[in-house]
Parts: sequence; structure tokens; C-alpha cells
Amino acid sequence: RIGPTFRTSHPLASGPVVQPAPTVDGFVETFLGELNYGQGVLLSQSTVNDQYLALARTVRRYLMADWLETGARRRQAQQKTVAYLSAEYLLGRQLGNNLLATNLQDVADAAMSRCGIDIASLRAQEVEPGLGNGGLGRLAACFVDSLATMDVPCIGYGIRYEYGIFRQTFEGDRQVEVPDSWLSLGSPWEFPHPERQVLVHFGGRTEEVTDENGRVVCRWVPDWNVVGMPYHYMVPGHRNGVVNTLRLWSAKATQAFDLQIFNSGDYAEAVRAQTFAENISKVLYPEDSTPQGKELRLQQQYFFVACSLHDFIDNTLPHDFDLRRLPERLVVQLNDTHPVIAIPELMRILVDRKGFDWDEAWDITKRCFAYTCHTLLPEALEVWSVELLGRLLPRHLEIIYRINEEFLEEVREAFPGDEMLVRRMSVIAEHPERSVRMAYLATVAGSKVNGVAELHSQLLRDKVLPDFSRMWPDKFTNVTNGITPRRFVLLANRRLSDLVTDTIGDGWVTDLDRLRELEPYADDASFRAAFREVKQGNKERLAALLRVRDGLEIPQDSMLDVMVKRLHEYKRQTLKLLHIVSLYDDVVSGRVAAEDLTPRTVVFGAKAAPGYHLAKEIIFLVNAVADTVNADPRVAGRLSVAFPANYNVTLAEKLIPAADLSEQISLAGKEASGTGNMKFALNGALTIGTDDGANVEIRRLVGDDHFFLFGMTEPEVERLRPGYTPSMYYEEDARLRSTIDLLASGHFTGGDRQAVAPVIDNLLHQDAFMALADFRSYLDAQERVEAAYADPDAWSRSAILNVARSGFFSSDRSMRDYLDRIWHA
Ligand code: Z16
Repeated sequence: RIGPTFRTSHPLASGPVVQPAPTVDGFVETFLGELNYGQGVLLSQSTVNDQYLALARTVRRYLMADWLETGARRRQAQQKTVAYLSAEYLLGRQLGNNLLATNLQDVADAAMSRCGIDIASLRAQEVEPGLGNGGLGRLAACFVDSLATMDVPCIGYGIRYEYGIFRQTFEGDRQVEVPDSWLSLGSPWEFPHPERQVLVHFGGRTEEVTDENGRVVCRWVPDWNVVGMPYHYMVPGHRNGVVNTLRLWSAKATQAFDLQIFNSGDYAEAVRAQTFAENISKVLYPEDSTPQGKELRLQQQYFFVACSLHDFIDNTLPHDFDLRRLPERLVVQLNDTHPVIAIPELMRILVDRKGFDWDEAWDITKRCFAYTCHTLLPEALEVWSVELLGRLLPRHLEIIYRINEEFLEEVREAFPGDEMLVRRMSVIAEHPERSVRMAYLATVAGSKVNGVAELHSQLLRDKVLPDFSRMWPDKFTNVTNGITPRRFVLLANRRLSDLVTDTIGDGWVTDLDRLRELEPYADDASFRAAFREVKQGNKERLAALLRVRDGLEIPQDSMLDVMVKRLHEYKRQTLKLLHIVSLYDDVVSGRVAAEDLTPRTVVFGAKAAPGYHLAKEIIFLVNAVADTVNADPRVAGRLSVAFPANYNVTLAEKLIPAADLSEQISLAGKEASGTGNMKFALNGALTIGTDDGANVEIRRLVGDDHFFLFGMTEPEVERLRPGYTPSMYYEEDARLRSTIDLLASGHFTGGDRQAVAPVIDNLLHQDAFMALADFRSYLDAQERVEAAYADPDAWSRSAILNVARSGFFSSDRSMRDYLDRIWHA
């Protein structure tokens, strides 16, 4: 701590924190105060950005009393706290969410219009904090929302990247990445806390020394360090007076470091050193589920983990806390392998700094951690070379080795004489280079390991960690992902929310199972008509947005078919592309009359990792097909393709409520869960999907008749895998052949066959995710979609049943499952 905490018995110090009046007058007064005294401008001179910042600071004033009080209550109660450790939080815009949480939407609207301000333009001014890549980061944001709404003590720990996920633009149909300087116009939602900054060490060596009790102990002699500066963000519960904290760390150079170099007279070197330190939290790595093993990324991971554990143990727990009881007060949830270095870090704190003996420290550590795995892709399971880890964190490497030695002894005892097994289970891999398997470390140390959907958890046990699940069957569990209905229904889909609330009351917002009460209304013609009006309204809102945002025209009387998610081969955007080309081909070849085509607008949203070349080729091809199809009068009004750039949470909130059809078409066994699938179902879209991830559970809940299933099952995929020959499907299926030939001909690329070659060659000769094998089945399912869509009453009945039966996918339920199965908090 920098200086002692202020303590006084002065009567004002224990008095209540005062909130501004939640009236239009009170709001106007606070807003003008913020504008004049906070921002330092007159209303008459203010810019939209000034007004946005003042509005944000006004809203946060209404949350402040609850925040301070929640903090005080948590310090008093001394309950078990969930420390959610996540390298990513994909929060989305804060203003709308916080107005919703405080129930100040209408007051704020009225107050702004009294000031002559259009609040919509202020909302549009906010740059969303895009501190995540995709599903994993958005999941973390949904979880902290639910925990606040459920009044569970939780601190979300993470990294305050100066640049979040890049902004995507298209130039000549190709993705170009622009840095996301989300902080540059001001950051009204964050609070720096220099009094809680933490020093983090790196590098150097270890040595053995004799301590004051004559014991030989290990000491880490690091050779450089940085400071972690925490920034706090409010996480309000839904209208319940609770505000939890998200604590994100930013890296700074240490003063001592600076001074030393400044005194040496080398100014340029000092500045360089500062830049070096600050690089650690400079930018989010833009890879979703295929991390590159870069040194800076390991630095980021250790940086935020070391800050977070130190913060909890030394600055959050009472000063005299007996750390033997740590597991009663702390449970650390590891969001994927990114924060797994926390395990040796806690061991180091306990053994090297707090003087515990190894066994006792290990017992405490094991009871504090639990690990969530989010993938099945082998390339996504993080591994750090021993060379790198030993260079950056030599003491942690020693600790990992000792954990592994003792663990492998345990394996030998449980399964005597099986040295192959010992080698397979070792936390240290020997090939292709000696390295640390972070998922294994997490499994050895964690009290629980969970997958994120039933199928995924099963495959995790059977395919990814079979030896571990044989050794510790009870360690493995499932918690199916969820999404927050506050942001993704109430905020994103006001029309649907009002209809639902008018019909069954507003209890569903915090008890999503109550959507079941809508089931009978699926058979009520006037409800169905109202439901269709909601969808139509959302489509119009989307069309208006895309017109100004992207210059795109979305036809109104057409099925809105949406595929939005990161660009990845396993997710199979190319399968969707083949479908579009085959529909187009049907018409231009004269096989199908344009009038017989179901009017359809396909919307894509997807970012590709900047170094993922094939993914970027796929983006190019989608754009090229979109250009050609949209310009061809032969399919005008029947088929169009829109690919708005820079899909993010803000766009998702507009797109998803407008969708009729949700595309969830990954190869079975590859998508751990998916969460977009849940958002669509809850907003009344029907799913066309494979038997993968949480699709399995969605289909089981909504019913087979209200879900368009296609494609191989996971066991079928595995049976087909050996000797899979994609060109065989090309040879044997005339429709597929015609589709691929049209693509390959250069028809969509101004005659340039070279431009399509990377994608076509891959499909015909690799097709690692078997798009060609599922093509036929996908087309058949799309025909079932068209038949169903032709009957608007039956379609809306199905859509209503999707909403009514998807309450299970609330992240409140996910949190209850974590609490019951893992945290026991
Ligand atoms: C990620 O977003 C996911 C997995 C992963 O290993 C790394 C990242 Cl950055 C995704 C999964 O792909 C998705 O299926 C799942 O729904 C999501 O994590 C949340 O669990």
C-alpha cells in the first residue's frame, strides 16, 4: 500500500453515501454538473463526446453508493469469494447496460431531451471495451453480470489492454486490421487505484539460502520488474443494489528502474525501458482458440495472475488472516489455460514468502483452484517451452517440476509398471521440444475440471484427458455455458422484452426458466402476430443501422439468415458459402426459377486472426461472392449477402434480435459449446446446426421439430477421418461439383482463378473439417428450412417455442451450477 489507509471515527466517515435523486430534475442537475465541473465545458459549447462523458459520469454516480456499500458489506461478511481469472473480458458498451441495471433509462431519456440532446447519439459515441476475442471473453463478461445479479462475492481479474481486439475494415474485399484505441476519447467507467499497485518480478535465477531458523530455503533473484496498476470497473447486478468489481491490471515501469537509468544520464534508454514495461498490457493477442506461443503473451499471463493473487492475499483478506484457511475464503476459477501459471505462483507465495512447508502449501493450493477447459482442438491447448518458462520464471519452473515429480509418483502408485502412462500424463512433454502442458498442470492441481457443454465435457474426459479421468473420475464435471438475459434480451431486444413482460410479467429477467410460461401462447394467433411484428421491427432497425454504418441495403421481406462468430475453419464459414453459391448457381444455370427461391438475406460477421492466412482468404471470398450476388439482377430481391465489417458485441446486439435463422454449423466434436447459438434461440431465431457443443442441448430442449439438424455425429466424423478424401464428394455429387466449379471459375473474382485457389485447393485436397462430407446433408436441411419458412404461422410457433424453452441457457443457471458443483460458495 502507498501510505496507510485513512481511519477516523469522525461522524461523517460512517454516514451514508449520498446518491443523486433518481428524478429527471436530479438527473439533469447531475449531468450539467458533470458537464460544467467535470468536463469543464458549457452545454452550449459541448461536443457529443463531452456530453457522452458527462452522461456516463452521471450514471456512474447513481451506482457509486451501491458499489461502496457492496464493498463494505463484503469486507464485513468475510464470505468465500470467487476470483475469476480471465485474460479476456469482452464487455460490450457500458452505458446502456448501466442505465438498464439502475432502471434509469426513461429518466435519462427525458433528462437528455430536456437538455436538447438526442441520447441515441451519445450512446453511439461509446467505443466498446473489446478486451476479448470471442466466446471465451464474452462468457467471462456474462458470468460477472450474473454473479452480481445473484449477489455472489466475486472479483473479476484480468488485463486492461490499451488496445483491445482490432477494428476490422475491408479494403478490396480483404481484411485490414486497425488498432482499437478504445481509451483515446476518455474512459469514464474506470477508476485507477494507485494505492493498490503491485510489483511483479521476471527473469533472473534461483538460489538456496539459509533462513533465520537455519532452514535451507529457495529464493528467486529476479532481474527485472514492472508495476501493476489496477483499474476498477463497476459490475452492477440487475436492480438489486449490488455492484461487484472487475479489477483489470495495467503495466507500468517501476520508479526505481526509471531513476536508476535517469541518473545514469541515458534519457533515451530510460524511455525505452518504460516502453518495454508498458508493452506488457499494450495489446490483446487477437487469436481465438489458436494461441501462438509468444513470450510477451506469457509475460501478460504471469503479470495479471501475480497482480491478482497478491491483491487478494495481501490487500483483500484481513491483515491477520491465517492462510491455512485460504480455501474457505477463496476459490480461483481458471478461465482456460491462460491463467494457469497462478498455480505455481500461489505455491511460491505460500512456500517462499509465507514460510509454509511444501505439503501444507500443496494441500491449500489444490483446494483453491478449479479449471475450465474451452476447447477440444489440440492446437489450442497451451504449451510453454521449458526454455522460455525457465528464462522468464525460473522459480515457477522449479515448482512445476516438483509438482510433476510428486504427481508422477502418485501415478506410479495407482498404476504400477506402466511407464508409458507416466510419460503420457507428465506435465512436462519431451517432444517436439521439452515443454510444460498447462492443461495438465491445471488438471493435476485443480479440485475440479469442467467442460462447457455436455458433449464437450464428455469428449474432454474420453479424448483429451482420458488418463486423468480414469485416475480421478470425480474431478471432472460439466457446466454448460450461458448468456446474460439482461444484455442479450432485455437490452438488445426491447420489443421482445416488452411483449414477454406484457404477457407473463417481468420475473423472467432474473429467472429465465419462467419463459416456459410463454409456451401456451405459441398457439395463440394474436400473440404470434405480435411476435412477428417484433421481428419485423428488429429487422427494420437493423436495416437502418447497416445503411448508415456500412452502406448496405437489407431487403425487408426476406429470411434473415445469420452466421456471426470468429472466422475459423472448424466453424465452417465455407460450408455456408458453398450453400450461397449453390443457390445462386441454381438460378443462373436455369435449374430453378428465381421466383421459386425463398427470398433470403445472408449476413456474415467474422474477424480472422491477422496471421491466419486461410481464414483471411475465406473472408475475401465471402466478400467477393457478396459483391457478385448483390449486383446480379437475376437473383435481385431473392438472394443477397451482407458482410458488415467489425462484428463485435455492439453489432451483435442489433443483429441477433433481427435474425430468423441461426447458423451453427461447426464440424461435430469441434465447437466446445458456442454461445451465439443460445443468444439466437432466446431471441426467437430457429437454428440450423450440427450435433455439436451446446447445439445438442438446445435441440433437446426446444425439440427436434423446432431445430434443423444436419451433418455427421462426432463418432461418425471419427470413423470417416482415416482416409478421408474430399475430392470423392466432388466427383460423386453433381450439385457440389457445379458449385465448386462456379467458385473456381473466377466468376466471383473478375475472372481471377488464382484468387480463389487457396480456398478451393484446401477444400478439395485437405478439408480438415469435412465441409464436403456434410454438404449434401446441409443442403437438405436448408430445404427443410425453406419449407418451414413458407408457413409463417408454423415458423413463428417454432420461434416462440425456442424462446420459451431456452431459459436453461441463462448464465444465472451456469453460475448456480458452478456454485453447486465447484465453488461451494
Ligand atoms: C475461445 O473463445 C474459446 C475457446 C478457447 O479455447 C479459446 C477462446 Cl479465446 C471458445 C470456444 O471456441 C466456444 O465453443 C465456447 O463457447 C467459448 O469459448 C466459451 O466457452
